[in-house]
Amino acid sequence: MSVLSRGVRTKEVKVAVVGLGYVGTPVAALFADVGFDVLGVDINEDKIRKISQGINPIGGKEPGLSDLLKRAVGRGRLRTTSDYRELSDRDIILISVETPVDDKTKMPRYVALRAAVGDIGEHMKRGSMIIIESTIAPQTMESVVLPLLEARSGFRVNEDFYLVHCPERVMPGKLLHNLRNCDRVVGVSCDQAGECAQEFYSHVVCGNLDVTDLLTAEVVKTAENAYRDVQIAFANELAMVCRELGADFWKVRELINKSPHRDVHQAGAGVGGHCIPKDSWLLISPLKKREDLKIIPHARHINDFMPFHVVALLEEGLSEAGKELTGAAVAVLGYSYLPNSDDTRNAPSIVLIEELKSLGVDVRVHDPYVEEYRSDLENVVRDADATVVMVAHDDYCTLDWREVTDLMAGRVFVDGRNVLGREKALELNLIYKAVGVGDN
Ligand code: SAJ
Repeated sequence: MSVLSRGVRTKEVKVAVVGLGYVGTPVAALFADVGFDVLGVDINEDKIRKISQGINPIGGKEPGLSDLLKRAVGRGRLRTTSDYRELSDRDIILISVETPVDDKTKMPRYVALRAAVGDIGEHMKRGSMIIIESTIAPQTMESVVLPLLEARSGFRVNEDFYLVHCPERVMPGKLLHNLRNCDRVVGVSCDQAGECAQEFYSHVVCGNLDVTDLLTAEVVKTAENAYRDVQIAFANELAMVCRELGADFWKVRELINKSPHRDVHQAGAGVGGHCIPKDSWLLISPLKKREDLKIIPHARHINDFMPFHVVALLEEGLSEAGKELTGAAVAVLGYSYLPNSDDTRNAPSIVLIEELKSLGVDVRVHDPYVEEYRSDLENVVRDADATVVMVAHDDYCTLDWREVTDLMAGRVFVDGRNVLGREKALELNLIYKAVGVGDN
């Protein structure tokens, strides 16, 4: 009997979460914690082992996640496997695998999605509900997921299985908070699946569960992030306008945002992460003439340019100090893409460091959250000709910058995230170059 006709009572419904990353791990822990029997599936044996021991594989500050995971595993409600055959008794299967875009073509790369969906099709049982939580390009459910599931299972959608696209709305640092509190769009293959999905998610989500069709859900998710990307791009472009005019973007932004219905975002050293840099490209990828679009692609180009703008600021500062870029010793503070997180996916610092190294700069990197760069800050800054701040970690916002900059050989300070500010920089007698701040 299908899960739709039985209803979703925690004691009876068996759940699987395929893809145990920043989304899948907290999702699996949450559903297990409310009483579902949850099977976590991933191809990464190290991740599977850690979670099966109740160890949270995600670094950075994630309030509540480690305890939740330990409790769920301790109560025997969450176990893990890499064997897809174990999906054969699962009533509801959630998929949260990566859905990147190709660096060059900007088209979706569905290697992980196709592999997961194909293997699920092979083993899923009749009457199950398949939920895609990964962010996907519009038309993916109809043109990729549905045909693959039908082909590999021999089942028919809305007769032998049901399809849902419930895109995640998580953010590193607030994984559990967002999962519990954000409204969710629930795209469904039929009305009955909508009722069942709403009942299922209502066990863990206290936000609204807005049922709609599959295509609308795909467009909403990718467009909501494209919108944020455009908002950030406006801030970045305004920052460059302010810098050229000699105005202070941060003062301008503060005063603009006092005006009703204004929300100028924060200019900065670039836009990283697993969502914003790719979702605009996912949104427009199915279009026949996407090159005719202006705002969405151009916003991407502006935001991708920001690490190179930081290189230009550094070059300007070093030149004022009588130094060339080539051969200069530069301390880069912050490697992750977001403050207080260990997540380094598409981090602007990666682009910056690559560019600096190609220009012959002696680069030293520090980041309190990234294992590889968690070294002693003093050693990274000592004898540097310049310091570049790329991430506004709390650790940096509470530093005694006089102590830190006195360790440097030079006085050049490039502020990619408005961590120091011009007044403080002048007090410390620094050659201060910052996103959005003029020199005079
Ligand atoms: N950034 C700026 N200026 C801003 C805001 C962000 O430069 O004003 C940069 C950040 O430094 C970072 C990148 O953009 O490098 C992305 O930052 P983000 O705050 O958007 O964080 P994400 O990538 O984790 O965004 C996620 C998204 N959530 C989902 O896709 C489910 C996004 O839609 C949310 O708005 C965001 O979390 C959030 O604030 O919850």
